[in-house]
Amino acid sequence: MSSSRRSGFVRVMVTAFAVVGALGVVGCGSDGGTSESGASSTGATSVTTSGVAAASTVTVTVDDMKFSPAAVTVKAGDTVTWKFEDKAPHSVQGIGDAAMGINSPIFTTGEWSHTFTVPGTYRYLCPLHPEMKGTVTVQ
Ligand SMILES: [Cu+2]
Repeated sequence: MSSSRRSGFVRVMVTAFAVVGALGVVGCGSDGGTSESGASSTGATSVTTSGVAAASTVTVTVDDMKFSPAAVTVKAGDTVTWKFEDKAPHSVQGIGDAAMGINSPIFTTGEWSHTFTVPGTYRYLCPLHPEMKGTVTVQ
């Protein structure tokens, strides 16, 4: 009599573990895919400069409805920082496929940086004031 009670208890425990185990697997599976959202919102390719010595930063001031200097030349791996100091809001947006990664939010004050890793000529404008244009040449 007592032995049949015991075996019944064991069976319940085994069943309970099986259910918990199955739920655990389902839970893990449904969690797995949701961790990657929003990771690429900046669009900036975070390429770390490998081996190339002494990357530098060139500053372009955004003031008085223009980028100054409007044309800068940097080396591959260098960073261009735009400093927004105008009363009007501006942003920096690349022109054409080659400059697609250049896409800043709209700033009134503050700064925004982009690191150029591939040589070429990158044209950009302020989409709010399309007459504001600039060029970054990467050597
Ligand atoms: Cu502007």
